[in-house]
This record gives sequence, structure tokens and C-alpha cells, in this order.
Amino acid sequence: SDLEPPTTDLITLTRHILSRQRALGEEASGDLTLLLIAIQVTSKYIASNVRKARLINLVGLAGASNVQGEDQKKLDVLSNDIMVNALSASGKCSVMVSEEVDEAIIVGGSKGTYAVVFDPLDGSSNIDAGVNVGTIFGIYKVEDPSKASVADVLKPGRNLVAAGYTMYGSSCNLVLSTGQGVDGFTLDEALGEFILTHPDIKIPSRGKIYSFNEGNSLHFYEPTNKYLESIKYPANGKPYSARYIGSMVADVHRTLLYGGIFGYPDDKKSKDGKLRMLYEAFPMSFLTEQAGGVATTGTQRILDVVPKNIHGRCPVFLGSKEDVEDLKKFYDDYK
Ligand code: AHM
Ligand code: MG
Repeated sequence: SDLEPPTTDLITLTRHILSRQRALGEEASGDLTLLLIAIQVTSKYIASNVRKARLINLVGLAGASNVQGEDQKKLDVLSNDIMVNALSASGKCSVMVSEEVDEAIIVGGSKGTYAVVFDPLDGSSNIDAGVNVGTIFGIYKVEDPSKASVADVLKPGRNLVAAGYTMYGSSCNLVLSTGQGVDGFTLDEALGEFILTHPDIKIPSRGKIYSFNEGNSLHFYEPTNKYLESIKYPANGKPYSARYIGSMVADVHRTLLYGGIFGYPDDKKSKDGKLRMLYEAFPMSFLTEQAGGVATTGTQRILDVVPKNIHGRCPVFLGSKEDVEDLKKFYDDYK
């Protein structure tokens, strides 16, 4: 038969992280490695709960609402607790910011030199229908753990030392960048290991897909609507395809692999858009840039925005370089 035998040289996520650490030589303390290993375990545990949710009464509301006034789902709360516990126990993290927790969490007595910002389960509106959801995270350096505070995370996204997401979909994929490109891993459930399946992801320079919640068009500002018109009624007679899942992780994952543009604009109703800077916009923009794409608010590079508070929002347009540059022209003309 022409079937190849299975590889005997698997690159697991742990092996990959360790080799990145070795490449840094003396400089690397191994702390980031241990932190990323803790995050990888939370992803496996959340994945396992998402997969079983309908069988073990994990669907539906938890009965509380978070700081954004949104109802919390049982899986949101569970995923948050899994991450807070694992990151605290890692000993490498002294500050945490979670979408599900009002204030920054300072880990008392921790000597951890990192801060982790995360959305434990993004795309909650999709959970009960079994549609893709994901975890998003970003990692900052903490200069002095004995003085760890919210100031350690109120920094622009360009200061991130690592960022990634895990998508719980038809397969479970973890996508990571430590600032040397982007790599994608797929969970092999039989092994319980993330295996390198998408080395060095690069976004195509132009795509054929746009991903916006166009139901908000009535509220969109002129540059957004004019741009959308330009790709739906193009002079060359080849309009873009629409794909919108409503889970940022899934919509961005597709954009990284296939190219195109994902957008969540500000509009007449939401003055800063919907997506949260620290644990949605920044990590995804970091990954996009590391994969050769562009991420902008329309008027500014997202990674240069300085957050004023931990749950602040900003407009997001990200994806293929040429597609996002096209959108930017509409914003430039509008000024
Ligand atoms: P959430 O953190 O409450 O799940 O909201 C974030 C999600 C993103 O995953 C997604 O891109 C966006 O909200 C979809 O919003 P909308 O339903 O307005 O299109
Ligand atoms: Mg979210």
C-alpha cells in the first residue's frame, strides 16, 4: 500500500517549548517553559470538559453575571477556576487578569516573574449549541514580583512575551507564539499530548473571506460600511465569501490559516467596539503580526494601544496584510 508508516519522531508542545528555551541559552531561566506547560494542562482539562458538557450537566447558566454584565455560563466559571488554580500553583505567575474576574488577581507571596491575561472560555454564546469556543491568553513579564500589581498588565500588547489560544472544535488546537513566529499544535487524545501539526504559520498576503457581524451594519460607521461594500461589489466581479462564527478564536484561527479579514469595529452603539483589549485583541494581534499579517483599530496599530483599565475594549480589524491595508485606506480617507 502507499500508506506511510506513522512518524517515530513526534514533536510535542513540551518538546517544542523546551527547544525554544534552549535556543535562548543562558538567558532563559525556564520559568516561561514551566508557565506554558501549566497553561497547556489547563487547555487539556477545559477541552475535556467542553467535550463532555452536554453529558454531565455543564450546559446553561451559572446564575451570576461577570463584570461586563454578561450572564456567566457554567463552563465559563469552571474554565476560569481551572486556570486561576493552575496558574497560581505554577509559582511562575504573580498577576492574573481574567475576563470573568472584576479585579486583577495578585498571587500573594509569589516570586513569579510573569503576568497572564486570559479569557478562559471565549465565544460563550456558542457553547450550548456545541459550536467552537476557545481560551485566549497573553503573557507579560513582571519586573519585580514583590511589587506585582495591575500596572504590570496595563501595558501595550507590543510588550507581550508570548500569546496564544486553544480552540475547542472538531479537533482541539493550541496556537502559540513566543515572538519567533507562530506554531500550531493538535491534541492527540490517545496520547494526551499536543503535537506540532502547523509549524510556522504564515497568513496568506491576501484572502477571499471576510468575517464581520454584518447584522450591526446599521450602526457601523461609514468607512466600515464602504469597505464591506467594496468587497461585496468589486469591480472585478469576484466578491469575497462571508464566514462568521461569532467565536473570535475560531474566526481568527480560520483567518490565520486561510487568510482574509476579521473585524469587530467600533460603531454608533459601541464606542470602543466589543472585544477586550488585554485578553482578546492583544493576544490575537500579536499572533497575527507574528504570522505576517496586520492588526489595526482602523486608525492605529492595535499592539500600540495603551490600556487604561484591565477590561477596556478596542476596535479590531486583523488578517491578511493586503486586505487590512485596503480597509485602512477607507479609514484614512475618512479622517
Ligand atoms: P464573549 O467573551 O462574551 O464570549 O464575547 C466575545 C465574542 C467573540 O468571541 C466574538 O468575536 C464576538 O464576541 C462575537 O460577538 P457578536 O455576537 O456581537 O457578533
Ligand atoms: Mg471573550
